[in-house]
Amino acid sequence: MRTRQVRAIALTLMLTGTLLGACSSGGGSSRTIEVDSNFDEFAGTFRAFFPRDVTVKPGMTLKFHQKWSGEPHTVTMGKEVQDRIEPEMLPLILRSTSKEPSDDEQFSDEVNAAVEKFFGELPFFFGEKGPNPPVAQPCYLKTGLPEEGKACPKQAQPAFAGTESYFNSGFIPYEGTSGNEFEMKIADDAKPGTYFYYCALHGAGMSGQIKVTKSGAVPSQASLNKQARKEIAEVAKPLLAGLKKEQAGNGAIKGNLAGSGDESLNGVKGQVNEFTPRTVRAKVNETVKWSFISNHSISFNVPPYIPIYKVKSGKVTGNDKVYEPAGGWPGRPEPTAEDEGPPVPSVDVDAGKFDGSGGLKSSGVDWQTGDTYSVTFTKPGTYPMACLIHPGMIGKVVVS
Ligand SMILES: [Cu+2]
Repeated sequence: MRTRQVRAIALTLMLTGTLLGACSSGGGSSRTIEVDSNFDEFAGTFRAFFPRDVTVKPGMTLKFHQKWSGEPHTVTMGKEVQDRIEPEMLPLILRSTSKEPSDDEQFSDEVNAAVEKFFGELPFFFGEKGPNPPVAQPCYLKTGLPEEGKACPKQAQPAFAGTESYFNSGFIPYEGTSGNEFEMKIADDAKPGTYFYYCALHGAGMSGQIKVTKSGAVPSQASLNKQARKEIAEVAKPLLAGLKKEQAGNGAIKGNLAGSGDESLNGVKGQVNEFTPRTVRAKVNETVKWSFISNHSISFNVPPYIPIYKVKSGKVTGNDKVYEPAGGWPGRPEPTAEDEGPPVPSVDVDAGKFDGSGGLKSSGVDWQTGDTYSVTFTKPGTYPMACLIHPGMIGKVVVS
């Protein structure tokens, strides 16, 4: 039971699923928080806000600027959220920017109860009835929580007053590599206090606090940026170490990898999205095999990037082009009754021969660590490949 609950809090999104911008009156009246991140040395997803904590005055504007890694995020808060953050839980989820609670840790009954309450009572994207519209779409309520499966009424975004019962950005919309911004005006009469916010797709571990103060000091954007860089580096450090190990051939799984990481990275607020090696060399008619680490796709002849989820008039759907296997290639077979885990046994799937023609060829996105996918290249040439979930995850196969 404990493990389940803790796993719930860690919620490191094995299943990856999929977002407003404007200008404010300048002159220091706004602050920007980075959502997710880019890192020079690898493509990755950072499940955190940088910096995590921010102080603002009533009347200021907060901008949540998302660096696009392929995974969607929300900024979700409000009284109903605040009421479910028990004092026992707060230090646990906010204690560090790099580590979420791991499965190996023992927690008190109070902490477990607090976690259960949070995840049991608040809406999350992966709902009981599938993708949950009031999480993926903006939702601003004065009383109560949104109903599972039902989109909230469309309305203009109100300024945040601190009195709302539920205040949710919805998925920060994909607007390309820049843009991707959720802007939130702090009402002129906002109630001073400390407000917890989190991503309602990735869970309480991806969270932070907004302090609204009338008379206190408000750190400059420069100092926020400095703190953000520090926190990004904290998350990136163990991820990069893991990747380097894999690049040297010393990872937990040998051979070509689609994805990165091992159990030692459980709880780190991020993941590397890379093919290792980025360039695979093969002979004509040689079969190339990749091992998945968490969920990615192995795809060739990929079209221009499309995000994994679309949100349209009250409905959230996965983009089939991303989700489904394509071009006649096999996806992950449905587990049989006997296979029902956890853990579900891993599978080895062979896509057969490929000469580079025939449009998009894709494994689809339903994979888990340890599954393998093989392709036999029948013509010399360079075959660029990509993961359809994570736009930064690219590689190639050079066949001679
Ligand atoms: Cu990927």
